[in-house]
Amino acid sequence: MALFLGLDSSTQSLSALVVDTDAGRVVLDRSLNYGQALPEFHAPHGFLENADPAVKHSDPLMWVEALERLLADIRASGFDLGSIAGVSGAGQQHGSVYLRSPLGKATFATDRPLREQLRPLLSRATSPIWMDSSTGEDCSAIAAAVGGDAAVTRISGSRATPRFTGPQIRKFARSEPAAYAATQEIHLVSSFIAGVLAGTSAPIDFGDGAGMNLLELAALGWSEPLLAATAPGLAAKLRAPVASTTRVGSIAPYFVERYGFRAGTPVIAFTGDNPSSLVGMGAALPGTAVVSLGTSDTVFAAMRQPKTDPGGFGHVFGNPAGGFMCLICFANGSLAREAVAERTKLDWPAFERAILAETKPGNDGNLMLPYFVPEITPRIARPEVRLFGSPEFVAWRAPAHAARAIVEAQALAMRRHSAWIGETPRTLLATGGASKNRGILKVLADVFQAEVRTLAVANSSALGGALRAAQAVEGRPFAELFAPFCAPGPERIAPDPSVVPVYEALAARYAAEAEKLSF
Ligand code: ADP
Ligand code: XUL
Repeated sequence: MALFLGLDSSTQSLSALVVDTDAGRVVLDRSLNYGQALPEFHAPHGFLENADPAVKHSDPLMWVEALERLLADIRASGFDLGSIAGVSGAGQQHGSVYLRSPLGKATFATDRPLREQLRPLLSRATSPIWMDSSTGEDCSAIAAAVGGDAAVTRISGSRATPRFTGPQIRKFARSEPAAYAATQEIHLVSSFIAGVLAGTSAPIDFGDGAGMNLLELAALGWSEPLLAATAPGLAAKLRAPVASTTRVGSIAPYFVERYGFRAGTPVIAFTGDNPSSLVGMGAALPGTAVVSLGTSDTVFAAMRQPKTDPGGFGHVFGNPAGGFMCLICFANGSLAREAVAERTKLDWPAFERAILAETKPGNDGNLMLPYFVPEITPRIARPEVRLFGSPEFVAWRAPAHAARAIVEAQALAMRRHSAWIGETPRTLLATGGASKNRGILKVLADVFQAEVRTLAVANSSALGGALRAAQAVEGRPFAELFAPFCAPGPERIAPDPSVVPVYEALAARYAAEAEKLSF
């Protein structure tokens, strides 16, 4: 029996998944929702309230406490963590953690919770996360310093992007210079959690590192001009980035003592949640596009050649299986669907029925611009929801049409902003919390004119972590691991070709209206 643990420290929850690679089975799949399980952190959706809608921070100690609670739950359920042969995982991308002394220098007493022992190490009490859009000024300054947006894109694979770590570091350095100067180590969520587990200063991997506007893709090292444009002395605060297959250390004695891990259990570099999902969906080889419907909605695929988005929205990240991947991210994903569901008093089954049985493609001309929070793609700074169509719909008195409207708008945005990838997918693999919803999957199939399929395991990012640990420790090729764990389920959601003209017309209307709001 060879068991590997994958963790996913995500926006709203932490997941743990264990695979048995000999049996080809998932033997444990458990999650802990921060809002529900850790109300004392005042983050019902994983981030802290802020008067400024552009500022989105989380308490990094909440992620650590979640790790302890989930491991305690797993142990209490009778699962023997001593049987785990390797650990890897993922974190929400771009978020950053600031430490006044390196994690590698800390030793943790086993009689006190980690959150208490880590608190004095933080040089910044909260972590900006991917939903933060407060660094416009820093993006402009970074771009200006290196020769414009095209130059930043050429080096790092993305234009200077507000949620990316470099602009976030720049904002911290200029607004809190003393705290920045006191910072010795900066981590991504992924390298922070890996470092806590291994009791070491875990390096950032190429997959997640590419989401910082700091990594030079061609050289796979930190870019001198971008470091210089970002903040003084930054190179000394970052460890050299590594391949995602790197063993960063062994599980720390704290976790051996408290949770029963076997001493010496390898910890493999963590990566971003999307790169990890690419592996967990079995899509690490080019040819398959993935739509991930989590807190954010993302569209991503492995890339034959690194290629950048001329529109300036898409990104190039490292593919943990080697090479690169492209990704487009939409901030108004699940939380926007939830806002509509709440406002129309539809629960998820009713929301699904509304789309599948009570409305039809094109939504009788009713269209919604669903920007409940500032949007990343297209860039919309001031959140705004606009409804166009019948008086009933515009007055929010047509619940079924509202459900279809938000999903059609989201699918049309995904299609429009992923066209630059250049390969029209014939199959879309769907994952994330909302991929359970057949209504959403059907709209995606019709809008993209592609067959939509899902995998048996919905937690693709945690699964990717477990498979990456297995690959690194056992040396099994990914292709061999994908066969038992990542085969799509039997269900095929087929597109209806007769709706093509309907969506061509709606796509044009959506683009024209979205254009008026974006900048
Ligand atoms: P993350 O990994 O970003 O924390 P998940 O992938 O776990 O997020 O997805 C969580 C989201 O899934 C919730 O915010 C919820 O809105 C959504 N969700 C769960 N079940 C359904 C459903 N049946 N239909 C639509 N959305 C759903
Ligand atoms: C990707 C992005 C989000 C986060 C949270 O660029 O910002 O998808 O990784 O899931």
